[in-house]
Amino acid sequence: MSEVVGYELKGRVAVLTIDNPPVNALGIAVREGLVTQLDRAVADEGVNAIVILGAGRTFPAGADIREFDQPTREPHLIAVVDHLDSVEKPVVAAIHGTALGGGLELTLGCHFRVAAPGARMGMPEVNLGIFPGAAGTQRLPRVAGLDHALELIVLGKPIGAAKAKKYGIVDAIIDGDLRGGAVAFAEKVVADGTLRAISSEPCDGIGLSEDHAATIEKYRDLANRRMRGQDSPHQAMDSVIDGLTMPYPDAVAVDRKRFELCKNSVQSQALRYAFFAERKASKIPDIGKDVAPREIASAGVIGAGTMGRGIVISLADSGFPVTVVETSQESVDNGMVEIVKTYDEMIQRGRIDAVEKDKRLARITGAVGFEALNDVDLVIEAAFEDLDVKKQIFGELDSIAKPGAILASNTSYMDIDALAAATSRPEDVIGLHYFVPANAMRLLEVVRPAKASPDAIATGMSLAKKTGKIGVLARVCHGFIANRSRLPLVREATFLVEEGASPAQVDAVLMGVGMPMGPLAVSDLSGLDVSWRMRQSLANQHDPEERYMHLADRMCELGRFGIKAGQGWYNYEDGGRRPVHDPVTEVIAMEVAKEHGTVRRDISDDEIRERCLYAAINEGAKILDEGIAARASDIDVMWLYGFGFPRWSGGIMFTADEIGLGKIYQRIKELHAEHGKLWTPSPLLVRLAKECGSFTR
Ligand code: 3H9
Repeated sequence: MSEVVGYELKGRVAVLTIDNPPVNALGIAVREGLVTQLDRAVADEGVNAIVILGAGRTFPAGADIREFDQPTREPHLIAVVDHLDSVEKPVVAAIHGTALGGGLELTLGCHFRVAAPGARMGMPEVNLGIFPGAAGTQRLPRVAGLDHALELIVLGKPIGAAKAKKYGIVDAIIDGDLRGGAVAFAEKVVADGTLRAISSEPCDGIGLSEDHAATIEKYRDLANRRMRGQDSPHQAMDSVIDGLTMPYPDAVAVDRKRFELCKNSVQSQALRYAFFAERKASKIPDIGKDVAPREIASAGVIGAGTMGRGIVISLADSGFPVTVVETSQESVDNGMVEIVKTYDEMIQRGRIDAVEKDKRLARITGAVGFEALNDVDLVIEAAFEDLDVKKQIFGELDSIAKPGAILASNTSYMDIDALAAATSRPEDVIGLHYFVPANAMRLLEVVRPAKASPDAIATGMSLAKKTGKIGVLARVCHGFIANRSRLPLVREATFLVEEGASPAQVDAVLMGVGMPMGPLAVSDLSGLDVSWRMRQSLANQHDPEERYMHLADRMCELGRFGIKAGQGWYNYEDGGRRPVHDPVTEVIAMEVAKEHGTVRRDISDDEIRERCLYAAINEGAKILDEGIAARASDIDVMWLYGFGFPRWSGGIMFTADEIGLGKIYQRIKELHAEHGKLWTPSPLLVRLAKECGSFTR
């Protein structure tokens, strides 16, 4: 008897319980167990109905993704699903937690579905670069109608039980005891003689009407906009179309071949890698589960500028009472006005209602002076990027904050060890680097100064989770992981403009690799003066052997700060935000090139792609080698969540492995010879290239 699928009789109903923690994934043992126990129930004359449910916290959350890298073993999930609907006795799926992907497909093989009120159902396979491969593309449209089915299959977002009931996916919602309720439901089905609903029928397809074609067009358009460059939503739709036009067994046969192709595609491998990478990021090699995070019941934020306000909103949105401190009442008031504006925008977009706005605002208090922070558990400093200012703030906080409070800096590149040294409690000091806008961006770079205690770091990681963010840990160095690895890409982008490329060409090439915006348009958006100030603050550390970003400086000297100035790399007419080609940029680039002896020439798209990506990859390798990042996948998670690098590419380190480290090293050697010291190859890259190794595998 199978251990992972339990068998129990409740009167004349056989209850099959899937018990495969943590999420009851439908791995080989579960599939075998289901078939065994199903056959047992079929053969048992004392049984007249069957209930299938999940033990623990959820109904199966899908196929076991880890098995996708191994040869598939029989019985395939689709065989289990087909077997289910051929059973003559009524089978009821009882759903709690999350019935996702193969989990939901399993329920579609059942004749009835009941759910707990809090259950969620969905087909998130597209997010893994595949599509529902156990006939979900055929069965869900038959159960829920084409539009609703495509909503789940193409957009990949789960829905709640109430909506699932409305869509016809769920027959009944059961309050209270789900197991008892499902057994009672099954008994009633038997007593009433309710016909079993078989979701593979009608067998000869349901037809592709004009309405259907229009619905498919709508979802093709949505997929193109929301998942630009990603194949799986389109593969899913092709599969759904087959299901509409072919008899079920034929459509399923085509489906299987398409599924295998999709599963073996680089996009799917990258997306599966990203799935596990983001979960791995929360695990710190030397900080075990036994290190408990400190309790955070209240927080304070220093600074009500753009960054500070975003952090305040992020904390208040997640239920934390938060005090925001400024140097004058006027600054506090201005900050509060902007916070209210953000909430009003959320109402306009339908994300919250007025009651929710009031609840969140009630959690926020404005104050002048650090004394207001004497009783909070966490202080996040979001002041101007000036090391002396920040050191002074940390010194003052040291004398005001209560013992055990976490003192965090939101700096995006500064030496947090120096801030920790400005206090008498360096073990409590960490970095919490948010990304703009802090209330919306999902990445939180948690920075670990040398003396930070393990529980202070655990608190930072736990805060990320509690505020709906992906926390990734970095050690201290200039720019930590995220900004340090991105800077070389921006640097090369500006050098390429100096050498003859147009900003539009550079940006188009990088959008061609899937980035949502080109790096120069992003600089215009965030303000060229931000990195200019940083370069100025580091002027005394500049290595004269390294090429310098003269053109970027010149743009700032001319007041071309980007969108806010109406001009930067591009021109922005009449206060607009749409980048327009500006011939003046070329004139400036020619002048700077002449002054510094840069030869201008035609630059190929290939050169742009290689220089921008390889510069970032080389820096990523150095970050990994120096132990600033614990693993290559942590760098990738930063790029996916911090810079919108396409998830289907896996990130820069995964991309590097796909290209081949030998090839990248060869090209970097050439670029080193041509452009000098900034292209010094990372020792780790050199070693791995020689060993035919990789960063991520
Ligand atoms: C599919 O079904 C294909 C079929 O159509 C066709 C087949 C032929 N497999 O996220 P968490 C692990 S494709 C293996 O931290 P939460 C996860 O790695 C699948 N492992 O918990 C983690 O492990 P660890 C379609 C899985 O509460 C642990 O479980 N389904 C799987 O925040 C806890 O996960 C999906 O895409 C899996 N399917 O969220 C759903 N799922 O502890 C994917 C999770 O070692 N899963 N693990 O780090 C999820 O979205 C979330 O895990 C879930 C729980 C919402 C369920």
